[in-house]
Amino acid sequence: MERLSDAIQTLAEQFLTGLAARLARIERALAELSYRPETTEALLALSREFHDLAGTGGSYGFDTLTSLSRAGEVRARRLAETSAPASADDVVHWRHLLALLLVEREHLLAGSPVVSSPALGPASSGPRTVLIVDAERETSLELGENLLTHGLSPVRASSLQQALALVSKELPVGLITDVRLPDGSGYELVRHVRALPGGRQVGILVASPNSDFLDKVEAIHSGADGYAVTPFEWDAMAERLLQYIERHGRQTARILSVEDDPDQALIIQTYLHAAGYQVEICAEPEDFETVVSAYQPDLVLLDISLPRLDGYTLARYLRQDERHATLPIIFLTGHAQPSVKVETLQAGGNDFLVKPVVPALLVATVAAHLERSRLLRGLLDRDGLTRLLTHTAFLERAKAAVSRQRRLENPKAALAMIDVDHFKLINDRYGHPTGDRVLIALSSLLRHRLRRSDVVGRYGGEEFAILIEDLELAEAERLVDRLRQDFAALTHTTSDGDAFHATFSGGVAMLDPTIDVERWKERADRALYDAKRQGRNRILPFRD
Ligand code: GH3
Ligand code: MG
Ligand code: MG
Ligand code: MG
Repeated sequence: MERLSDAIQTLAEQFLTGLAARLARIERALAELSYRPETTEALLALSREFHDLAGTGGSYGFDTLTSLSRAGEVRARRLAETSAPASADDVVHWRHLLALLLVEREHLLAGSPVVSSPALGPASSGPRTVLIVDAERETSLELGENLLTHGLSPVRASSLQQALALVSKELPVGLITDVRLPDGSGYELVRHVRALPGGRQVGILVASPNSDFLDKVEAIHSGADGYAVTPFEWDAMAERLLQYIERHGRQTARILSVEDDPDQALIIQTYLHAAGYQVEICAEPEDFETVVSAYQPDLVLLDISLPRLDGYTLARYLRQDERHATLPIIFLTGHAQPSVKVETLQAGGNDFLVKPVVPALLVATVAAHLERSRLLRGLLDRDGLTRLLTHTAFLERAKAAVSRQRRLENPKAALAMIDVDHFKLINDRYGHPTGDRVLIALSSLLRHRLRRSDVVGRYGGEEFAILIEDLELAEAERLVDRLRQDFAALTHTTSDGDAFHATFSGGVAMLDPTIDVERWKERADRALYDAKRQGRNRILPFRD
């Protein structure tokens, strides 16, 4: 017989699953009340929904949910009893409560095995399993506990065979593996996972208790996102793994909201947080420029009526800058006058929403514009043939990496320039389309054999640039040389069925704090030139 606690658990899960629909009904009642404050039906519906929510929530012990709903019910009932129309203040109050309820729902879902509805976007995903593979029981238990506090569900394996069996059943979102396993190597496991369907999405960290056992080049080449020497700070390790997982999955978009009204700001922030976005509020239009460059938003919400400067002015300022050409701008306006649409377009805005914002509409509008601009950016930043970063996009990332490195105590970054050998001959002999396929094969190899965090660009025709952080010169050289060997081993075929091989040469230069990106590139080029002169199919370092 099913145990009573199991039955309650099941009911509680059903309640949480249905919660989205209940909150959506509250939202609808509120929308109706803001248009027609005097309608008693909407007020009664609101009072009923809050009442039911408080009652049912209470019976499952969801205390926060119950007290929030109770507060909403009390205010709605009082108004209904006096037959007073709902004021703007009332509506704002309920919206706050609704926003908090949405957040509470996310908390409750995160703590239960219920797979949530997709309606709320990126924040609401199922349990996120992380596989820890380590022969040392103590280590993995400590690490596992820490992962739990980061919202991840650890699973443990103590051997390569056990790990292989687990990943064949279900792919985890993250993997932390020791380099040395009783029956094989961690690198082998990483290669295996990367080759599985969906395996490219897994966040992978290779760890070792001894830095001598850890081969950074091997770790990167096998497909790991990062490496660490244990006992590493568990917290830092979990944070890093989370970064890797998020980088692979949909990245949390950054949204900047310029809003002078703290109540509105709170509402926007709460809704967008609940939908899984990062939100920054800028209350002073004067700070706008500084906040934009520091926060680097993916989308901007602009209140139109602001003190001293209006939203349109801020939009025009943004659009003057080429870097913000594709940044989506959405206006928030208090009045839906016909002129708003025209003014939105004239100022370079993408859309506008009328306040008070309906949460579902806000989230849907933001999501649609983010998607569109992501697509656009992909087309602009990526080379059509290889899908690698274009020359310009590569330089932009390289500059960002340089300024990031400058802030580090121990800056470490290598730039490699590589160029296919005698490519003109390949074109002449086998035709341009075959040449193209060689370039595609090379770019695919670079993408798969390097970390996502490494910046790879097609610099020119058959010339590629790679920026690798966190490696010493000798390590970077060894890594690029591994790539060279991988590439040389590939067999290319022509449409006539002829088979041939191709090679590339490369030059590697380290970033030093005194030089800029242009000088850095010159150094790598000089090493590449030497590699060509010394007979090609080799990698040389730059040395003064
Ligand atoms: P080296 O070993 O000195 O680099 O000799 P190379 O022949 O590779 O160098 P060169 O610069 O003389 O020739 C590069 C050739 O690459 C010339 C150009 O037609 C070809 N190329 C540039 N872009 C593309 C492309 O997108 N597709 C194809 N198939 N060929 C391209
Ligand atoms: Mg305002
Ligand atoms: Mg060439
Ligand atoms: Mg060339």
